[in-house]
Amino acid sequence: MLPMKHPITLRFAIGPLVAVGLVALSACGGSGSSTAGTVPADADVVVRAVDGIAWNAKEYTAVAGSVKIYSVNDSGVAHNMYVLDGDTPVGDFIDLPKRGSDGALVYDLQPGEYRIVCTIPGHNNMNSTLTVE
Ligand SMILES: [Cu+2]
Repeated sequence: MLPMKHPITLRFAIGPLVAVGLVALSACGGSGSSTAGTVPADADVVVRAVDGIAWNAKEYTAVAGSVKIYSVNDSGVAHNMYVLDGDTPVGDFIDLPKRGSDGALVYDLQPGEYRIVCTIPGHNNMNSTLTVE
């Protein structure tokens, strides 16, 4: 049986020291604008679904080649994240069914203009530009 294709996610083994560090970090973080997800250190583009059925930016940029996109759901509504070249999906999508859902995928992108969209009906506002240079 062939291995299933999964979104590439970075998971960190949380040892006691790391756990203590995280507690310390969150204690220092104060209240307010906490966001879900752990952004991989090597992510080239971070795409957040935010309240109001929107991405956190209308325009994203990346350098051509291997582009690691990390996406996370920071809202209370289900989303997904597709990279489109014209109307054609590029590679796989990242499913963001609930707050905190996240994933990362590496896309091989040539220079050009792509779109970052969510295909859920009514989410047409989630249509941002990814410019690859
Ligand atoms: Cu959506």
